[in-house]
Amino acid sequence: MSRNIVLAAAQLGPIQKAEGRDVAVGRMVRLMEKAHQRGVNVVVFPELALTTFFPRWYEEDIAVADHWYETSMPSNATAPLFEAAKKYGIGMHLGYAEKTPDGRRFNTAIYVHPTGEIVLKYRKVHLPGHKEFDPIRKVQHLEKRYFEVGDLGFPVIRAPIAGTEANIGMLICNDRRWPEAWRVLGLQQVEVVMLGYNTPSLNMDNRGFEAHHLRVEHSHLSVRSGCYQNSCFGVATAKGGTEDGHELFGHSIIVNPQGEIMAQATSWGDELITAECNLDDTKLGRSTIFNFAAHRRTEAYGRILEQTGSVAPATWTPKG
Ligand code: CDT
Repeated sequence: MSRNIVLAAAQLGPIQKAEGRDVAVGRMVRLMEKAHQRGVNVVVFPELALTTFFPRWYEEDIAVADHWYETSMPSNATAPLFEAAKKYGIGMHLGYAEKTPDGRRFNTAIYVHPTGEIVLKYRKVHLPGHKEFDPIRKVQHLEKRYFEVGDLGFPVIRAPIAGTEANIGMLICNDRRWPEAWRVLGLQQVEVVMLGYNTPSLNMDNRGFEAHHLRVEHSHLSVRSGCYQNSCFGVATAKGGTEDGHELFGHSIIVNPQGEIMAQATSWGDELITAECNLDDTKLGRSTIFNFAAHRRTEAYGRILEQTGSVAPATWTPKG
């Protein structure tokens, strides 16, 4: 049985604060049409794909920000995406802000089967930024204000895709920088990691200099090493371009289990990049250098779970 599937990153250009979901959804449906023309089986949209990256805007009263969240999925606004997935027989990964019936808020991603059924849901664990207005920052990054830490762990599920089955998992944006998150997916034999991101071109922390080109480099480095060290494919899809004066760096990529970039976006706008992926290519790493059962040494990894922040090491001083 062929285990070849065609994966796509559907990068989105900027979505302005004043633009409604209909604008974003219309653009996303056009990318789905393009995906269909190119024989794509799975399309991965970015983090918080339906709106501008609203955590850059401070609201004293969080309820004032409620209009950025989805309270149901699908909804009237997102129904065209589900219809397009069904019409074209394409699986779809979608990132959005979720508000639950009991009022909890999460930065969420779902994977939707072409039938419209939600196969897998993930809620972002590594929320960057801060909770209160930070006067030192040039631009706010208030994910800790607008979202709770995800409560679903890092789930992986085996699901039918294009006549085969694939083990799929998800990360969201900042999660990609944390090897622990990738490893929890790898320990469940993940074959395809889908992840969306919104990353500013500039470090707005204002606490030191970081060269622009290294921002992209660090993103790619994280995804490439995550894929290599866990023997999986990765589809990392950006929002790019300038949202209300704030630049996001784009550079979406699809990566193979060797850590090689198979496809990369070259614009900062709406752009579909694709790659044909043989899921059996995940077997080499998993059965050799990253054969976890043979080579992992959990007895030496205690600190990973026992400790959160780093501690200073003991100091060596010469006896003589
Ligand atoms: N959305 C997201 O997680 N962005 C972060 C940048 C945070 S800067 C405070 C990222 O890791 O790309």
